[in-house]
Amino acid sequence: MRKISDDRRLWKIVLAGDGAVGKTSLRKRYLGEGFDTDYLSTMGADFALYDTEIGSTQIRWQIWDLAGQPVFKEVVKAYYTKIFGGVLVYDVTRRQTFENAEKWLNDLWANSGRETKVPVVLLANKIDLREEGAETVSTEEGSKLAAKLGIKFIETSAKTGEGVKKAFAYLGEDILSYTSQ
Ligand code: G3D
Ligand code: MG
Repeated sequence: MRKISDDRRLWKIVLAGDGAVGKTSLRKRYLGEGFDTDYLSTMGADFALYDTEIGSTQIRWQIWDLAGQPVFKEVVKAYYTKIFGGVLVYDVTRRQTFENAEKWLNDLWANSGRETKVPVVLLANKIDLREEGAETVSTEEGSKLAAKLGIKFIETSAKTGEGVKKAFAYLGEDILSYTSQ
């Protein structure tokens, strides 16, 4: 019998964005129970493996997650190198995290070791906490930034689960076209 894993594509992706925006929570929400995490404690990063389908393509996500702010350039390089894509997150309740998003994206692209820009999806997280007000980042601001950066945009809540599956599906679709170019 043919083993399905023989055909699976392994896609390394990274979570990017300021501390406490919800990167780890989003990953856990998407993966649910029963995923494997390999801790690379010396690096301050770990990754989780998760098998799914994008359309009819069998893939295995290798989702990298940083424990904190990387101190060494080498860590940043190892984290980003040979990725197929990224999930870029900001917290709608903290404007500064939105303002830092572009810097995270540029770091990601610059360190990916790819000749062209890998697919990235921009996530406006914690929408369950959104209140009207100047401090809160609006939907329009988020989608404008995504359009400017040339990436997809989706609003999410790791708490309620809203948008989370869709975010990874969007990324998967973009990676599928990226890898078949
Ligand atoms: P990080 O991995 O980007 O650093 P975490 O962020 O996933 O550790 O999340 C930081 C805090 O924000 C956590 O709270 C987490 O529960 C909360 N959080 C993450 N996503 C959401 C969300 O969508 N809605 C709400 N309401 N909270 C969220 P604690 O209190 O555990 O530090
Ligand atoms: Mg985290």
